[in-house]
Amino acid sequence: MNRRKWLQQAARYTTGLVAMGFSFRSLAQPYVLDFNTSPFDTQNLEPLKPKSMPFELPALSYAHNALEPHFDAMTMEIHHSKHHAAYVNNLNAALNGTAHEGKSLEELMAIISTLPAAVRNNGGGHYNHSLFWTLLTPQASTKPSAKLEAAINEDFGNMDGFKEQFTKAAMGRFGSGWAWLCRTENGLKICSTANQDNPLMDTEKANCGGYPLLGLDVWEHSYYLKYQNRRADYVHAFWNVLNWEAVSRRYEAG
Ligand code: MN3
Repeated sequence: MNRRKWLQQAARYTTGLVAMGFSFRSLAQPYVLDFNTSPFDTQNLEPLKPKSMPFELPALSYAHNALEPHFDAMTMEIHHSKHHAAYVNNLNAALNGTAHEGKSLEELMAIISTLPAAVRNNGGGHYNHSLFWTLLTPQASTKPSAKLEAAINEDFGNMDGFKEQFTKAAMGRFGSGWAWLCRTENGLKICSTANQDNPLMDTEKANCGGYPLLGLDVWEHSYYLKYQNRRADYVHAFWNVLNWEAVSRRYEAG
């Protein structure tokens, strides 16, 4: 093939590729699948703009049955793969196309009073459950670090005093919600929130504000299959699967 023929052929290929929506500039951009601007849309030859990643359901680091007999396998499976997944999907749907798409969960919590209820409920649900799973472990008898234990002793007398007050917060929450241990400027604090609210939300500043170290889900969906109406038994069982090492890491990180 001579040079002239080669150039003609190359020009034909290039024209064909451009007609298919291909551009050399697009090679410099990471490929992002976006059904709104298909790469084969001949009307849109601009490089595709990467969209922010939607939120995703985090994987558990243990099997659904790993917390038996304290937390049963079926509850864990439904709680994670159905309840939590729904919060993630609904949160993404509520943020899709809004100015708040791409913000972190922490950023959303800090301005939650200005956002729609769907973001508050599902964003809180995603944050709370993502934290909750990391606080559970099949390894029995983990211990708080010396620093955290000293803080617990100072604020609650001793570990039994802490558990007693925390259980009271969990039992006292009427309907659905969470019990929390938070780090605040004035030391540790036990409190509870309704629904999927949490201590990072600007709405909780006066009530249950702080940095959440430990949260316990007291919605019936987290215990009803195994414990039915016996929330106290579920709270009692929680101490057997609580990962004090994870709580201690959160305490010492900040
Ligand atoms: Mn739940």
